Amino acid sequence: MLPAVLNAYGFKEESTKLERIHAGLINHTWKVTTKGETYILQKVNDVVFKHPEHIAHNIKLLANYLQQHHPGYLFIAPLATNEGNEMFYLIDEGHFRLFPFVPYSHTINVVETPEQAFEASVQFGRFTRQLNGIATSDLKVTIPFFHDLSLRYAQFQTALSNGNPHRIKQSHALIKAILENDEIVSAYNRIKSNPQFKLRVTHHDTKISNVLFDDADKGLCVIDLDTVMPGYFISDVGDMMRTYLSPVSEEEKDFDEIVIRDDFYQAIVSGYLKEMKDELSNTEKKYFFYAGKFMIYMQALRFLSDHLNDDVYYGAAYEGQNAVRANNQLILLQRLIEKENVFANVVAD
Ligand code: GN1
Ligand code: MG
Repeated sequence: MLPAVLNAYGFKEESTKLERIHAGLINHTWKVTTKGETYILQKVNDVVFKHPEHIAHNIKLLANYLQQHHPGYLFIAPLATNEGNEMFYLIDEGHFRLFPFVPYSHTINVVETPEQAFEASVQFGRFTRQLNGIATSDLKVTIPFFHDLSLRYAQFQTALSNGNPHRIKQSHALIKAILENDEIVSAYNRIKSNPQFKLRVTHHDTKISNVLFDDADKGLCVIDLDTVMPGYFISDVGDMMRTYLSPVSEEEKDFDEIVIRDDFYQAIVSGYLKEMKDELSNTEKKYFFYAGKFMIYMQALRFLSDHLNDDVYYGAAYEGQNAVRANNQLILLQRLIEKENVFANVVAD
């Protein structure tokens, strides 16, 4: 299939180098080098994204809007095929797309300094702010109820009754920890009915590898726009907290390594507020700490539900991987909750 895809973009198989990039759990990604030029090739996971045309719709909408209102913003859209297919090259095997590689840019996989966290947070805040003139109802929903915590909780309850009975029994302690923290779901239900909370153009996947940096380690723009949909700011801020606060990722098995780095929390808050302070209501500003709990808890729920459902969504490279990930996220949640008093005044300051 890949030779056909390369051909569609005018590349010759014999003079093209393909390297698989193992980043992300959902799409497949390759680095393509041909005639001294570099590109990024992706195959969209159409089990997860059931309507790739919705992604295309959103990207065109954002591209047009930015071109009109923020022409200086670096917006990376897929390249057209030689036959002029915009956004995707579609064959039986699926939807493929090719992105230009931005010269002098790089991504990182681990947040090592508060400056990196700050830069990333500025970028995600700027993304939402610059798109504040788009009516969120004009965006297509690429994954329905993606960050709807009530739905995720309901899916978890379904997994508890219909999932693998052996795994349910084994996961007793993790299930208990989820149930003990269910006030995070109640708080979310109150947010949904609170008019002070606004739906905005939200990225929904704010891990550090979705930010492009320049050679001086300044943020350039955000990438991976498949989950851009209407959402609450707690999704983007919360996923930064989930993935930047601890020096180790959701894959870490040595839970002693999971710690909360205070200065990274400050960096996320000040980077985001730099762009969004005039957009967020005073009520919303009280929910920065909650944002971290919200996203960490949701990810624990998603990993544990998937473990109970025999890894149908995320897959597993080893037996029990999704249980380890869920356990990791529950420890992270605990460590964050322990810091509530320390972080109480960060936003006000
Ligand atoms: C998935 O594929 P990736 O890594 O960009 C998931 C995110 C999770 C993340 C956890 C569409 O993102 O929501 O936070 O895994 N994306 C989808 O690693 O489910
Ligand atoms: Mg992603």
